Amino acid sequence: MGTRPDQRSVDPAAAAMLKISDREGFDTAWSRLEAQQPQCGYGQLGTCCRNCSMGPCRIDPLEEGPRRGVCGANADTMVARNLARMAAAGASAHSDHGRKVALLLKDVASGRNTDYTIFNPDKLMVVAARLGIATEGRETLEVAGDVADVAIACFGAQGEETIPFSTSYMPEKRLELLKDLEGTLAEMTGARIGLMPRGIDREVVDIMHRTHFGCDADPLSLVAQSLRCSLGDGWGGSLIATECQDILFGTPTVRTIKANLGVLDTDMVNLVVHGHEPVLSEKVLEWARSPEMTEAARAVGAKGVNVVGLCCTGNELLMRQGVNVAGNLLHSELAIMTGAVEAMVVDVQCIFPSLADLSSCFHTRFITTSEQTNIPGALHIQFEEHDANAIARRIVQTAIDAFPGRNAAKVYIPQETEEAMVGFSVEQILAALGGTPDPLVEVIANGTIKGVVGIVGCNNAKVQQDFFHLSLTRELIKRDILVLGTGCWAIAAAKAGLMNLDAQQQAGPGLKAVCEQLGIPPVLHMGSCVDCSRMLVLTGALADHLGVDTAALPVVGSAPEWTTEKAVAIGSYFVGSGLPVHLWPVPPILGSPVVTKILTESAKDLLGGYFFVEEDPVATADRMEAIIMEKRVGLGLEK
Ligand code: XCC
Repeated sequence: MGTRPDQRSVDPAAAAMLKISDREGFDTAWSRLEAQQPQCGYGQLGTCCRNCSMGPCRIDPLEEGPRRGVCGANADTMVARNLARMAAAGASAHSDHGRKVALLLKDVASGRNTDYTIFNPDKLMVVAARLGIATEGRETLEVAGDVADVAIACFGAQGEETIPFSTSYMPEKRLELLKDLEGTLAEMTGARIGLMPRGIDREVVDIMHRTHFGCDADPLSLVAQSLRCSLGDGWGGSLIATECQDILFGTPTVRTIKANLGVLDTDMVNLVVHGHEPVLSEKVLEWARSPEMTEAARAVGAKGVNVVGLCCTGNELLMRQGVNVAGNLLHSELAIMTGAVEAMVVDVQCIFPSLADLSSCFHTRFITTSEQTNIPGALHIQFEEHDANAIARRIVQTAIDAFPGRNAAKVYIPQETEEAMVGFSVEQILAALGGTPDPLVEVIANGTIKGVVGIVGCNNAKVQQDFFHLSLTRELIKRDILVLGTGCWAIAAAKAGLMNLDAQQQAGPGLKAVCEQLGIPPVLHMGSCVDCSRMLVLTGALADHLGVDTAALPVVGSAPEWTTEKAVAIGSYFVGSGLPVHLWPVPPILGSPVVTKILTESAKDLLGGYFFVEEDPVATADRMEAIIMEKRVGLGLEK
């Protein structure tokens, strides 16, 4: 590799593993990125199109080549189409996840599935009431069936009406604004362009249709549909995933976990769960902790089975069950290189296919479980919800069976771990505040806290691992800005100790005082990627409480180190919900000045929310603080 381990990651545990990787010649995301250089400039600008067989076509940004593809599409059309397809893919991933949980809820309610139960009837009743479903004097399972029916219907709705999850959860003023925008956009374009999400699946299909050869060529309507589909993810698919998971597995409450590779235990059978959906990992955990499996582990010389998480499956388990997390996206290969992982069990999303090859260098069983994530070289154990107990038991047994094959000479576990206080669901944040948003509103109003930044973000081998996440977060809390968020950003913050009470010392005096009073860290873990819906709900609660639109709030979003198409959908639904959103690395839109202007300027006028790109974390914090101060002036909190 041309770069030193510590230039690839700021995490000392990662740097230690990368030294081993370099020595042994293992392939990693970093080495493969290096091998890919130079990457395609057209792809980076978004000006290539493969949507028909007259292509592929590309537009040279330096105006030295053709200005149009074979069909006549120009750079604006290409960039907008490509962006819309990214949002569609991202929304699909989250929403398909949500669909599966809604279907499981239905099966539990109808008695078809007895391997799961409704763990949290209180949340069920709250969700039902919000959706206008009668709860008084009704049986839990009956209400659960109705909630599941409404959720499932949101996916396949065929009409023009907005889905009920969106109308029931969106804050009042935002709902009005998005409805009114249809008229404004009609005046601007002459076309019927709506932003309120209809059926979740329909919005994805709409994008695939309109970006098909010979359909929509207008960058404005393409971007509008991209926002509408993303809003159907945030206020639909992802929200359904979060709410149904809370009903089935519990609403997160505050707990303390450990983060980083040091959570792997030499004396235990280490079983790493990776991916996104808690439906499988909750069961794996249950079986791993069972006396039967503990006994089986002892029989092969281990002290028990140690389940740890990676990425968003890790986030789901740490939020609800207090399970330790081994790391974020770029830790997935490093975890296997420790030589101490008996099984890595994956479901869907963010799983490098390289993990199969890498596992074959060790005794590690790399187990795929979803028909949507088949990886050559993996051991596939198909997961079926209706047979969850038997399959989870088999998976745990497979990990235990691998333990005697561990080669002690190949084991190296970096000892780094940090404690993190996690579990900040909206319900838990409100509980910490005494049941209402009033105290938070008050400390924001009197300037003790200037505002709030919500961060989601992946890891991206193009950015030194965790560098942007940590520098930006530290810079913000220093300025009395509360930071909360999800995904791989949250794991980065946990690994760096920013989610324990000592981190209060790194906060500015106002934020520090508030955190000390409430006994919370200045950086709050709100869950997995789909739990970005929790940030929407919290923002909506604040807006409704104050009687203002979300765009008026001193709240900013960010997706540093973003990688996946899901991040495009998330950023877009935050923008559609009125929030300014920072991105780094730059998304593939710069090949179109028109699309760039729509997303960074016109969106601001129409929606209040907009994207901005910034490469330097301190400059990003400067920009965020300036936005927050501007919003405070708008609310009359500053002169
Ligand atoms: Fe994937 Fe959700 Fe990104 Fe991490 S943060 S790399 S999407 S696991 Ni959502």
